[in-house]
Amino acid sequence: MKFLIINGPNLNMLGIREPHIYGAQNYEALLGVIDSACHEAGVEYETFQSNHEGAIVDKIQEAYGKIDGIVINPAAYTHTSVAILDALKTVSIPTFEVHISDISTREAFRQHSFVSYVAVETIAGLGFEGYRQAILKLKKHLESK
Ligand code: CA2
Repeated sequence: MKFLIINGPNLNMLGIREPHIYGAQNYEALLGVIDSACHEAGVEYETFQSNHEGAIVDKIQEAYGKIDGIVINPAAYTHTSVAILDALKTVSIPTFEVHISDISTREAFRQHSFVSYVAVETIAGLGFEGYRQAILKLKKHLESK
């Protein structure tokens, strides 16, 4: 079983500002959490981070027929990107959505997510732990099918 973990714009800069919202740990630390969760789940995985909407769409399309499950934090594209929603709909790969912060209690513009229309579940507000939970829940979800 192989998972694709996608992180959207600016998440590669984690740790340099807003530690009260996103924590003080950097992107490398997040990759460590993802690595350990995928080992715990016993799945192969690939990570992908991009600041470009089209690159994320391309990566989702490339996953078709190769990847069993997707965990995505689309970052700012969560709230704007019909293109990422359509790509996820097109490939029809089970997807869990993750947000480090609790987007439901932040600015009004962060409270709507296009990706949540296709996500099996959205996990928000648990910091990096949300990625671990998403990976483990995705594994269980795929096993139950
Ligand atoms: O809470 C999340 O995970 C978000 O997806 C993060 C996005 C934000 O636009 C979403 O509304 C919620 C922002 C990612 C920017 O990440 C940085 C955080 C601190 C320092 C640098 C980048």
